[in-house]
Amino acid sequence: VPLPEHVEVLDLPPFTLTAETVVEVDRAGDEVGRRLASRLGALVGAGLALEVEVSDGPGAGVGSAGEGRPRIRVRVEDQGRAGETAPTCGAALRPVPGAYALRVVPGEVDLVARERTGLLHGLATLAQLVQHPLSRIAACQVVDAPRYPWRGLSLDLARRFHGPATVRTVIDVMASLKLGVLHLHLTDDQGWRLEIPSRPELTARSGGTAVDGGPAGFLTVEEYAGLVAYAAERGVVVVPEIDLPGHVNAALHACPELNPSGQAAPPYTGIEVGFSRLDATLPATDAFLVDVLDDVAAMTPGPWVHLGGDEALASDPEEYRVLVTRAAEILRAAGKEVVGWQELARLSLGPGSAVQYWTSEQDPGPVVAAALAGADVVMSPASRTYLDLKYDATTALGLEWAGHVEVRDSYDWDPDLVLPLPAERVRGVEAALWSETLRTPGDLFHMLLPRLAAVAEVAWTPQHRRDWAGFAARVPTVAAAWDRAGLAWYRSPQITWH
Ligand code: TNX
Repeated sequence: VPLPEHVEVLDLPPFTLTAETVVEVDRAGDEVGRRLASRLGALVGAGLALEVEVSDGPGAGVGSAGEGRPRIRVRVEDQGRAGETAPTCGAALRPVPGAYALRVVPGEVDLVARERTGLLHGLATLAQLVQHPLSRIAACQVVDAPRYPWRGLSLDLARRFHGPATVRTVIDVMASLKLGVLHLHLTDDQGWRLEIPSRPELTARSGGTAVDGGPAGFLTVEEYAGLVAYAAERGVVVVPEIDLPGHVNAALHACPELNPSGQAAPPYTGIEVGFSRLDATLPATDAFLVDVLDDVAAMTPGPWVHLGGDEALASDPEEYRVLVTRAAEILRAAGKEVVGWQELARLSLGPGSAVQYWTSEQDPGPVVAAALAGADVVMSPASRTYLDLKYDATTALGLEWAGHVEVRDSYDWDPDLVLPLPAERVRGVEAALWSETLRTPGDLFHMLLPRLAAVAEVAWTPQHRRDWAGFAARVPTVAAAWDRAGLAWYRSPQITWH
């Protein structure tokens, strides 16, 4: 999971992973090769890292030490060569980012991609193919590439704070499901979760508040940089969200000058939405936008910053337009592309920008119009991808505003058919985990898994390859890995678990 685009099972004995296995990498694949050696080594013996041998290119390394030992070759090859030398199973390696090809035969595994992300995807596939406890990998050929470039998860750290250790575990799960975008919802009415060097008061005053008193907290500049780096090593790009011009009570609480009265707003620990707003007539508002967005852009190596823009029910349309236009201008001057919730489609931000569709309760017209004007759309329909919604009426945690979302609801839909859009404007799919009701890591993973696996397959696998029965038969193997990682997940009655 997610099901590869092409898989052929070969009529040969399996590859057996042993402590003797040599991982052979070329220079370009060096770092992924090392990751692979320690990941696969851990599967054959706790803490074991397999021997890594760096070769200088195709053919080098043949006849080197370790001949006769099981061998895993990891190679990065450019466009033309990768097309020629990759294992084929009758299919070509498609020229899209993240594609890879994998061949497993007795004594030898061959992994090829054009870039590092592709190798990481191959590693994720390989790790799932290992059969426990015998460390066998069935002989097969896989040629694989993602359906959409944007396969994401939005994590709400603002309502309740979940710290770096939990976020790293989420990143590990994402990487294993070939999800490449971690959208962090860092600011809201209830708390401000990212230290802003030019505005230390934001976290000093609003880092310690949260829904119903907690858990609260915030990421320091160093912690955020650490998460961004941890994610990047695993092929995941972090997209920070600074939600505006609504959902800003934490800022109004921390910065008195953002209030017309000049008095700090009281902290807010409830779960209502739509009551707070930035005031476009205050000069302090523009200074705030510049300081915060410049700092966030500087702290973020990825190409995108998310501006929120949702549920700004207290802003009139003109004020909304002025503030969001200004915020987008600041981000673009800082070299970032803008992403926003679907309400942002009321502004025409044009090519390069993306709007995130989330609810059918609003007129989809502006989203369609924005797409026709060149913006991309990321699909997060709440009834499919909001993983904070209850599975069914018996789920203790979660909200119900868009109904219940069982695993099959997260699986059985086609992102290209949600709205009447040109298919090439659908950039991808993103799940969302809001944290109004989620306090602990256990709460979080109970809601996330197995639904995140369903959304990951929607985002990766071609529509014609997908069917619920196939997914339901494959997902228990992945759940066994969640068990080995000690993650609490929901045993949905829709699936027959081992
Ligand atoms: C809607 S989605 C929201 C969030 C809530 C979520 C709860 C969106 C853009 N706004 O503020 O946390 O529903 O499911």
